[in-house]
Amino acid sequence: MKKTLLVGRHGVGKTTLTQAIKGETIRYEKTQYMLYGDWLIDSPGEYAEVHGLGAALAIYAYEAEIVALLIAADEDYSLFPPNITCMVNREVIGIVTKIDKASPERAERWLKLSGCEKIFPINSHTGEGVDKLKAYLRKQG
Ligand SMILES: Nc1nc2c(ncn2[C@@H]2O[C@H](COP(=O)(O)OP(=O)(O)OP(=O)(O)O)[C@@H](O)[C@H]2O)c(=O)[nH]1
Ligand SMILES: [Mg+2]
Repeated sequence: MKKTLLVGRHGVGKTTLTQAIKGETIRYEKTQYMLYGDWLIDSPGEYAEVHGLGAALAIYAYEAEIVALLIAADEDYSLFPPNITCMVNREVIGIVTKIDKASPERAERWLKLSGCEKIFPINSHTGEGVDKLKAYLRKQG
């Protein structure tokens, strides 16, 4: 699998998505520090929310092959500025979480505005969309 860094605000569903991808039981566990698994790199939401902590994400982006920006479908605003993907010399994809809570279109528009070309709508509780994402992150050959 391609090494993938998950970035998004506190509670957007990064850790839950890692559990869904790995087929684990879904249970809430606050991420307190960078969690580096076999290929998924889970970050605490505060690193994306607090300016001074953002450098940590930049460093882990160097170690990743793909950076995934997450926005929940029921989010009130986007954390990511327009065209932010040009700051990253890795492929950046978008993931819309919690599609059971609201329609994903608005979050998809925000992610597109930020520069994400490929966007995956996901419900980590039911697993909807997870297989498509996993297939995309699988290395070819
Ligand atoms: N309804 C619904 N709830 C979800 C979904 N994904 C995550 N959640 C819930 O959202 C809450 C926060 O999820 P986390 O995965 O801990 O969020 P996080 O982005 O890892 O948060 P931090 O570790 O604080 O950065 C949990 O109660 C999850 O069960 C989803 O697809 N649908
Ligand atoms: Mg977490």
